[in-house]
Amino acid sequence: EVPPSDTITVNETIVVEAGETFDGQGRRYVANPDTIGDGGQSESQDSIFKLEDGATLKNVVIGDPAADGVHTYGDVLVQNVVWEDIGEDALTIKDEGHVTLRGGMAQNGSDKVFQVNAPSTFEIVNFTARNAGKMIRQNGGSTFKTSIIIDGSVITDMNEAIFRTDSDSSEVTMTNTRYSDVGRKWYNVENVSESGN
Ligand code: DGU
Ligand code: CA
Ligand code: CA
Ligand code: CA
Repeated sequence: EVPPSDTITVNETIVVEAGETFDGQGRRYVANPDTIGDGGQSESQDSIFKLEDGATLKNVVIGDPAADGVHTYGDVLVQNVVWEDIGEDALTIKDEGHVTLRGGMAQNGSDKVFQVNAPSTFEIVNFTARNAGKMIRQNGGSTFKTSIIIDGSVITDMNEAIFRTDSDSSEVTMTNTRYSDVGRKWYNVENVSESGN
């Protein structure tokens, strides 16, 4: 039994290989600012976790400094992961896939919570996001399609939007979600479907 106060400093990105599961058992992981990143707005930081196709990351607390958080490559599940601080951003979809975020929380970022850099379905269920610039940003100027699904979540205090995109083909479906102080809510999103919010 590992107490949740247990903090591990990560010196080099932890790779969760294809089809593998990494269970943090509630431990806190922080970046070594000298090797991974200090969690500021520099774009040159590494991630703490890299998830390959079919990987699962669960029961992890990401503390400050969070650097570039979690990077995904393919179909992955991120379950019960709590970002005590968002770092440069919390999670980036780096390669095509279906990314499922189930449970957990992310707070305190100066810009984006989630960054979408590849065609994807991004399914966010029972998640809490608070205090950042925007919850989800599709990479500026990109025209691929991402389908965002948000269900049963709580979103508060986003300065700019819940989702911002420059792509006419991207879409969002939000259901059974509570939100307040989210700026424009949808920023350039052509296809929005909402119910029960
Ligand atoms: O186009 O690629 O902020 O992945 C500019 C850059 C920038 C990304 C993004 C990210 O959009 O670095 O964190
Ligand atoms: Ca960035
Ligand atoms: Ca980033
Ligand atoms: Ca704010």
